[in-house]
Amino acid sequence: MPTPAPALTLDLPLPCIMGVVNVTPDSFSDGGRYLEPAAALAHGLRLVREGAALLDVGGESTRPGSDPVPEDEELRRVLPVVEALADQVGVPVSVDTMKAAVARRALAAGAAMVNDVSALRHDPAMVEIVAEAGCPVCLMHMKGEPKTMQDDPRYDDVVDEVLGFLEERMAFALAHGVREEQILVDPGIGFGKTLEHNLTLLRDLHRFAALGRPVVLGTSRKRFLGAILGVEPAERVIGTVATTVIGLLAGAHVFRVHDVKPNFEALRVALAVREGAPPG
Ligand code: HH2
Repeated sequence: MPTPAPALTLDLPLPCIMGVVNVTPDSFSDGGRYLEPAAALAHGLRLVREGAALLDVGGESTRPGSDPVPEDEELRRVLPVVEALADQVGVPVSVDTMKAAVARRALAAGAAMVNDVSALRHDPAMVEIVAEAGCPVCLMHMKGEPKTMQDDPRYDDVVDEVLGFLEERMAFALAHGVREEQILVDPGIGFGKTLEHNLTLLRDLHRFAALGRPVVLGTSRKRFLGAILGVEPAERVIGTVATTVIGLLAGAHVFRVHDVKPNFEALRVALAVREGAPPG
């Protein structure tokens, strides 16, 4: 029997793949490759051909140790790419930003969703932008700031703490006029977490279903996979695919990945096992 996903204010097939389009010079695994708008557009089109049902466009790296990007620079990177993709790809485009002005301009340029890794904490104006737009917003857990988040992060119980944080952020959003059907949640793999914290979150991912909202999982090519496998980011694709299957079976809904084709194929197979083969 198909498992129904929580309703969203955007017509998204859940579970689905969110393809990453990083318009940055310094992202940890693909920095500089898609900095030119034409390259980013071609990349986004390719990810959709490969099975992405959603694209996530970001102009600021949040890798451990990264510095913030000024607003005008982030806008310069992101806007032309959001506009071109929204016009041409035929799937919704999400903007990965912590800045309200970037979200506002990206929504006006055709973005349909906001992915805020600060969960509406970084910019006090963000919650209003999202509430007014009525668009989906991904609330992600991060301990600290990207610059210092990997400096000895500690938790009493990482799952309880991340769940409690997401509950609090959901309550904050609802209190400011965001509707429940707009909200997605994300445990924030790699954001202020040790290898053991990341593994515990993946092992207990099923507990996030209790929040009643679609769960986003971002493991793609991340450092914890490198710690297990001893390989560089570009070689962490198979490790990422393993986490996609684990995530699907634990009830996650949106898989944010750089390598769409292998993750989409793994997702389809895992889905067929979980729910039976699709007709035809
Ligand atoms: N991870 C990254 C960026 N945005 N958003 C959500 N919701 N969940 C994630 O896990 C997540 C995210 C980091 O990956 P990437 O964009 O490839 O790297 P960088 O921050 O260096 O650009």
